[in-house]
Amino acid sequence: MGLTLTEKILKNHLVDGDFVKGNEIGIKIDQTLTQDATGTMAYLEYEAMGVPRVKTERSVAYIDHNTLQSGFENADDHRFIGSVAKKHGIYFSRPGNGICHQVHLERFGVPGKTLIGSDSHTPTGGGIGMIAIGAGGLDVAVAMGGGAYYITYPKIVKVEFTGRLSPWVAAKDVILEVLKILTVKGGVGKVIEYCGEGVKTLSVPERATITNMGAELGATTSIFPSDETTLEFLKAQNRADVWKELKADDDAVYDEEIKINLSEIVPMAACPHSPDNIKTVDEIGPMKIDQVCIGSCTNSSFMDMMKVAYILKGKTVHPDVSLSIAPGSKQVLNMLAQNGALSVMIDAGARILESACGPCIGMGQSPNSKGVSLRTFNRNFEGRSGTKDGQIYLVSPELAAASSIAGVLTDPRTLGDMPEFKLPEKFVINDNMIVPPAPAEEMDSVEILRGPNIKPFPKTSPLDDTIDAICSLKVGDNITTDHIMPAGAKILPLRSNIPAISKHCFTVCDEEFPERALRLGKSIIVGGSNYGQGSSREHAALAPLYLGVKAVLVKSFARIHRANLINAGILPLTFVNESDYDKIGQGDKLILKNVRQDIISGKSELKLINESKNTEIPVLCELSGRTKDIVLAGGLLDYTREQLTKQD
Ligand code: MIC
Ligand code: SF4
Repeated sequence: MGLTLTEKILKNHLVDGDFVKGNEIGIKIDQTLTQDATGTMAYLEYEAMGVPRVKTERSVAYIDHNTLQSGFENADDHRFIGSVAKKHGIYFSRPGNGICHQVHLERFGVPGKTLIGSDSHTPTGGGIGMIAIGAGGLDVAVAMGGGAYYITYPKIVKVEFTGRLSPWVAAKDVILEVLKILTVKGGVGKVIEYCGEGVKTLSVPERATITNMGAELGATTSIFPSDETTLEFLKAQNRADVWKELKADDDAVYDEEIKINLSEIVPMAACPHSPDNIKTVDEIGPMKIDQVCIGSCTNSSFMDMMKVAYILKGKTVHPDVSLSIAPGSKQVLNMLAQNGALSVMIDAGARILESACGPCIGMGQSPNSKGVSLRTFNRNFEGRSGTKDGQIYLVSPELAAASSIAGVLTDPRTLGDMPEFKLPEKFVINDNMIVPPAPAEEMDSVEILRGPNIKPFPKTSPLDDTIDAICSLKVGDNITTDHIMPAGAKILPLRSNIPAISKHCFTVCDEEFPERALRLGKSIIVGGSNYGQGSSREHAALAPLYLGVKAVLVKSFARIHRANLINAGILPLTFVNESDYDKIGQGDKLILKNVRQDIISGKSELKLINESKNTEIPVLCELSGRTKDIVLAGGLLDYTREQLTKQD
């Protein structure tokens, strides 16, 4: 029986577990990436493990999220990350060099290699045939130390493309179509593997847009084959030497199959407030807009920017619209400057932002009250833009640019003939903003620069014998990490200070939660399905840990967040019968008797007593050998320390 591409790469990297669907498997990680908003914690954790030099083939630390320096905090974090990188063998991409996923694709990604990154959009690397997975900072720290990364052997979905995109229809429309079919829950536990004749018609940046937003499907990752097109891209990046051909066997067997005819796709938008709330432009109609933001790791490539410049040429941004553009990397920005496209954008009235995440993570450009904002980004969760009642639509760069001129949502197909946009034969290459690490023999002399905002990892303790706690919060379905641990310009600077950032935990849902949880000392959170979707931020687990949350009981979890809870030593529980969700109210006293012993003895169905309602509720605690030991130890850091002491 033939193998899928995913299976081939996973099999090549298997270091632990049996290659059986649904099993937990450990894979060797070749490359890691971090960004600054999750990086400080990841490097504090790495330091706590005590491994002098990273053991990966390539580890890169990017500064791209917290680039708004409205106080000392972010700048201090950048210096801390820079110094840790230098000491421990990590490449450091300086602020201004671009968004981690864009730069990694350009300069470091290698087909057939494994990459984990402390950012949920790491699957962008799937655009050149990598198995690239988003993970919590602790998992990345462990991988840098040479440890395996554990995933559930995924189901593999074949998405077969036929046909080719019509003029002015974009890769963004393709992934919006996939989101329409699968929804934000449809990818959980799965890898999305793209194949078919239609793949050949898509360039690497287009493929990367599609794998990037696989994160919004909840998928473990997404991957394209590595073919001639991949080679062209790598050649243009002067990296043809890392190319190899990779594809699934003809007789590979998949768990699910979806067929999409690219020729039938039309321009679309993800409407507020979810990436799977898809409508076609026709269905929405010529809605008046207030803002357009072009950029983010989904749509900020050179090709995207050239299309935007073409549409803006000789025009003026509509008087009622604010247009901002953030090219994805220094390479992209520099090329636009050299070929004159930047001047076209400036001339049209675009507000040019630095090459960073910017508005995508609420770092500036929040829309006006009730403002309608078209964004080429990947997430439109409520409040993420910084304006609570902002109406965010996710669209392609072509649609965004055309609408910014018209002042209303505009079908880019009305622009007339589309010229052929070609990948350049040579990108402008200058890696002077990537600082290599100090040689091993000089590492001792590198001083770590620690600012006053950098506080240690919160205190953990081994799992209690019995958990006896109040339900401090009850929330509904599809809770995102932006609800649990909001970001934005005010809160992001606190990413290395868990006591301070915890004061914002869940405040989007309930202003009083942090204070209540602290007062209770220990508590349990109850939620609905797809709890924790979105970001990889482990702060969404570390803040609850700091506030005394001992367990989270929900209908279902999003993958990375569940792993982050386990890593923080918080018990992840699910209802055996989803209807039991109604049997718990906020403030109820909940007891899990002898939970430690039950978990040690391998029991997965536990009994939760709701003392306030005098009921018993069966709950599932599905932990494997390793995750069980992590929870018992009080989290991954304690577990790893235990393991390292055993080895000594
Ligand atoms: C995001 O898009 O939400 C982020 C900010 O990039 C996060 C990481 C973070 O919270 O720092 C992600 O996607 O993992
Ligand atoms: Fe940055 Fe936005 Fe991409 Fe997250 S989704 S990495 S915030 S650009």
